[in-house]
Amino acid sequence: MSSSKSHFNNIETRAIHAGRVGDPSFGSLATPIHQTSTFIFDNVQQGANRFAGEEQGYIYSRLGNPTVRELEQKMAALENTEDAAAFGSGMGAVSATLLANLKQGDHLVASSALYGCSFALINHKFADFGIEVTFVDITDLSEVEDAVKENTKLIYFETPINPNMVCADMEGINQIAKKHDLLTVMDNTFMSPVLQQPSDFGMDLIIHSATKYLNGHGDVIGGIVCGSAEQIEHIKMTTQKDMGATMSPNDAWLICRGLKTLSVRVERHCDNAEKLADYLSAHPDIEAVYYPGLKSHPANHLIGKQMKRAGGVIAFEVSGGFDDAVRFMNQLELCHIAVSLGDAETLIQHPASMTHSTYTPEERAEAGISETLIRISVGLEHADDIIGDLEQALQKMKIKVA
Ligand code: 3LM
Repeated sequence: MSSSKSHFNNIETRAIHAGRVGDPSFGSLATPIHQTSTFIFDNVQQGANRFAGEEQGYIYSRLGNPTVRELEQKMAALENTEDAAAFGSGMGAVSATLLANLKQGDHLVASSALYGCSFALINHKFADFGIEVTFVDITDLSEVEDAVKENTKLIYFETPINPNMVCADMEGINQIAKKHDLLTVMDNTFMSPVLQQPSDFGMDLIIHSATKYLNGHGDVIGGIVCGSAEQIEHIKMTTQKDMGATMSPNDAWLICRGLKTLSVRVERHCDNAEKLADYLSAHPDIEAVYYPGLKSHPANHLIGKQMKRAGGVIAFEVSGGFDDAVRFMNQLELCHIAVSLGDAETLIQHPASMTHSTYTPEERAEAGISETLIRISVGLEHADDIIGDLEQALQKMKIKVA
């Protein structure tokens, strides 16, 4: 590899080459899967030195593993942060990141609309630890600032928000955070670093459910947080080490493989989603379409500012009521009814009864998540085939059997 890094600037290249740990023994192109729980010390002194942090080297795979390290280094390079820590799930990353930075008596400001389990963690579990929260409409910057109190430590949000595709203005949130000396923790799962790099907007800690676009093939559960070397060290040495939601080497290897095609996949997800959003918008049996790529979306101005394109997820509502939505979904033949997103397969789900069933109906109403909302993660199939499937299901939706 050349000593000059100038030709490693673009994200497409970094997704393939950055962070490589490699194989000094045999020179294999793909980094080996270091499927080991523990690492052998040459002698007692070496073991003691490693535990004391006086000597570099691996100890035990909950504390670090070379294959997992490749993923962490790659993600830090993609998110333009100093370092990253990988976890056994997205929720592992969310809980470890927040708990490493909050203690009894602290307060956080969080978006009222969040992925269902993130909301459940903050809304229910944190109260048991004496951590206080104010949920806000994250698009209303004055509401965000008004929620800041003496004991506020951080702001937590997603953009675009799962599941309703509402977007937050990172620049505005960063200004409030800097003014009040708060940490910003942003979940970038829906965009991936190909479409949005929150560190450019001052975000301190960037979380991903690696289960989604990063891996991209629906065969791994994983999570990652990217941030400063100091923050990542803090998380690794506290909530990761002692709570233990570590990523397995095999999963890290699969995600590294997935990342090599991330930019190609994400561009195709966007191409397909744009076509689908146009199709749905023009359809007489569709009540509403929520996709930031549409001119009608309130956050359309953020495209080109904080996000390159609008991504692969669309939220929409069919005309009629809940029964019509159910009839439509049950008629689909190509699209699978399943939670998760960012896979090659198009996945469709009903947030109120699935991903966001952790909210009460009142909490969903407060968060702007309607009971009839449908979320589709547009896959990599041919756009005409996905549209063809939706069309036949919408036609059948109208046939009501008495
Ligand atoms: C889902 N989401 O279908 P894991 N942050 C965001 C997410 O969307 C998710 C997580 C964190 C979905 C999962 S619902 C049972 C299936 C924005 C996950 C958590 O722990 O890797 O699932 O990530 O919306």
